[in-house]
Amino acid sequence: MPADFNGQWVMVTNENFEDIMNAIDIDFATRKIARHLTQTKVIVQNGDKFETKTLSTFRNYEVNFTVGEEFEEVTKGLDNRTIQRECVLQTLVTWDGDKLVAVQKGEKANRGWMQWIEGDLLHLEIHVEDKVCKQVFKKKP
Ligand code: ECB
Repeated sequence: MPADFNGQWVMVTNENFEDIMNAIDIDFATRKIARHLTQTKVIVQNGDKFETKTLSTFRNYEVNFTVGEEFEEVTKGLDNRTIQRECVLQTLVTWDGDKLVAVQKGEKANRGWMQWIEGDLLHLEIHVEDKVCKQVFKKKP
């Protein structure tokens, strides 16, 4: 049985988010708004199949995947990049024990994330190049 990520998770901390936004060339005006957002993660999981939504008052981002199946992830709308190819990633999510590990191949080196549960907390580490953002979410009762 894989770990169970189902639920709604509300952000409690968001460390170094600015670094990640800078690393993927998010403009100043967008960063200024985005750094104050309380994000909510909505996850529907059926075994290895995931439907995920990251919601905020400013922008939402949806990505669906099956663990072990590489897919084309288009972050346009999230990254809001001007050149289409810059936001196309080849993404593969795998299990590392009970942790989900995503490798996102694209324009930026060493891009990906790792996500796991500890009690009623969801931990998410997002990395790009040498930057790491650490987010923690608390499960909605
Ligand atoms: C969608 C809420 C945040 C909106 C921020 C708006 C602009 C900033 C642009 C880019 C910021 C860089 C990364 C976004 C960080 C979080 C979004 C989702 C990260 C993700 O892929 O989470 C996975 C694992 O939880 C979804 O399956």
